[in-house]
This record gives sequence, C-alpha cells and structure tokens, in this order.
Amino acid sequence: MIPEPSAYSGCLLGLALGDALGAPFEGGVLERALWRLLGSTPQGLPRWTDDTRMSLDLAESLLACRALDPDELARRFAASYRWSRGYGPSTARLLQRIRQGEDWRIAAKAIHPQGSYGNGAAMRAPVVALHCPSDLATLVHITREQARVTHAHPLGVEGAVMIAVATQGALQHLPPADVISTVRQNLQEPKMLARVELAARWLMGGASQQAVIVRRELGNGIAAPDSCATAVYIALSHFDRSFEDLLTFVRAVRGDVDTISAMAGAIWGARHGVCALPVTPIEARDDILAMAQRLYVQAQHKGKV
Ligand code: F2R
Ligand code: MG
Ligand code: MG
Repeated sequence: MIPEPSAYSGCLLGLALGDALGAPFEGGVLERALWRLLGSTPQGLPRWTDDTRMSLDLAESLLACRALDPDELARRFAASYRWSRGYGPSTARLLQRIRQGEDWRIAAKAIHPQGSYGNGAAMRAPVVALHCPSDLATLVHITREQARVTHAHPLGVEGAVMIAVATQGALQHLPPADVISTVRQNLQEPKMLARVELAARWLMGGASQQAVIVRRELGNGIAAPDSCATAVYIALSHFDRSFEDLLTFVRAVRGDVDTISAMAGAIWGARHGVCALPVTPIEARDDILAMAQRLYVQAQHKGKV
C-alpha cells in the first residue's frame, strides 16, 4: 500500500508534538523545573527537545545526500547540538567530541566501550521509515547504520529497529497484530524480545493495560530496552483512540515522557495522518510539515513509495 502525503506529515508532526508536549513532564522534579525555564520559544510556543532536533537532522541529511551518509550525519548532529535541548548526557559528550574533530567511529565508543544503549537512536528512527516506507530489509539496514553513529550498543541499535519497523507498519496501515509481529521478527536481543512478546500478548488479549502495569512491565526509562516496547505498545493500543488520549496515557506512565510520546506519536501519526493530530501550535510547526513533504517527494521519486 502507498502511504499518503498526510501520513508523512502525521508521522513527523506526531513525533514533534509528542516531544514538545511531553517534555514538561519528563524526568523528576529537577528536570521539570529546568524545562519550565527552557521550554518555550521567545513567542511563547512549546519548544521541542533533542528528539525532534535529531530527527530533523536525520531528515535533512537524507534529503541532502539522497541516501544515508554516516559521516555527513555525524557532522550535522554535532553542529546542531545545543545544551538547552536536553540531550542525554553521553550523547552530549559524544557530539562535543565530534565537533572538536574526533571521528564518530571513535567517539561513539569513547564514553561507553560498547556504545550507548540510550533511546536516542530510536527516537529519530521514524524518519528512516519515511525515507524507506515499503522495503523492510533496506529499512532495517539503514536504521542500524544511522543508529551506530551515536548509539553503537546492540540494544541502542535494536531499539531503533523496533521503532522504525513499527512506523513502517503504521504507514502501511498494517493491523496492530501484524505490526508487532513484524517488529518481533526483526529483533534478536533477548531483553528486547521479552518486552515485545509481552506487548504482543497484551495486544492479542484485547484488554487495555493500566499505566502502572505498563511502567512496571515494559519500562519508562531513557535506556532503549526500557522505553521502545513501551512506545510501540502505547501507539498500537491507541490506534482506536485519540492522540490526546495517547499523550495522557504516556504522562501517567511517567519517566521519559518526551521520548516515549515522540516515538508513540510518530507511529500513531503515521497511521492516522496529520488531520487527526491536534492543531496545537509548537515551535517550527510549518517547517516540520514542509520537511515531511520533502521526504515524501524524495521517496516517491526514488520509487520507494
Ligand atoms: N536525558 C534527557 N533529559 C534530561 C536532561 C539532561 C540534561 N540536559 C543534562 O545534560 O543532564 N533526555 C534525553 O536523554 C534520553 C536518552 O537520550 P540518549 O541520546 O540515548 O542519551 P545517552 O546519554 O546516550 O544515554 C542515556 C543514558 O543511559 C546510560 N547509558 C547509555 N549507554 C550506556 C552504557 N553502555 N553503559 C552504561 N550506561 C549507559 C547513561 O547514563 C546515559 O547518559 C532521551 O530521553 C532524551 O530525551
Ligand atoms: Mg528529549
Ligand atoms: Mg527524553
């Protein structure tokens, strides 16, 4: 099935809305207090965080290079880094090293020897599905390669695969059971598999889980194994509910609210299209919609739609 342009806008705007509207609820007391100071543009609009910044960087890189160029992507991530976007601590250090001239292959393993397993590669992975909306094998390959630039740990890479495959399934209007089954088939890490299999059982069972159960069983943290299955479950279990209900549910799950909302919001937006999203103004809303349409045109011209 050919995704509509509206699905592209829905996906990228769903990610940014989830991020900007979830950010005030991320983390503990200190993080929330900091975001009260940083979380608005000079015009008073909700600001988005590292999740949307890295997604836009990846989109711009894919558009400029017409393919994934990890060296160009690393330079772009490093140039965009701003402390005030709330980057994860390891990623902040990694991007500063790249900015100082270190090769990303070295920098990505300088802070943690196996690389980061944070959810930072997963939160931008919906963009890979917009670049590659129907070819699953290519999607998985490009997703892994873009993840390794900042998140070389196998769990960080696999979190990205999970979110990219779920987004592609949503773009293709697959039923939730088929989306989660395709996600499952593309994972190898036992920690990831266990959580996706539990989410699949919940979805097949039909009954909605309470937020407190989702938090306890699937996680709500900044590590990929603690938030990617959570986001996929929340997106798929909200396919017959509103985007606002989805955001409310993520807030009740607590923890990494901006990132879980961004990942779930992108999957939900890919399925429902931009018209189903709230009209809430956020930072650079029109630029985000324009970027989504450029990704659509590029994918169409490359014959990938
Ligand atoms: N962290 C935040 N927001 C809080 C504000 C931070 C503040 N500005 C500050 O600087 O203190 N949000 C963002 O972080 C989440 C994850 O993003 P990302 O890019 O994956 O971060 P990072 O730093 O790579 O990983 C997160 C932490 O996980 C631990 N970790 C990762 N790999 C590890 C390994 N191999 N061994 C041990 N620990 C590992 C580290 O503690 C990392 O710092 C997102 O929510 C994003 O919104
Ligand atoms: Mg963030
Ligand atoms: Mg976050």
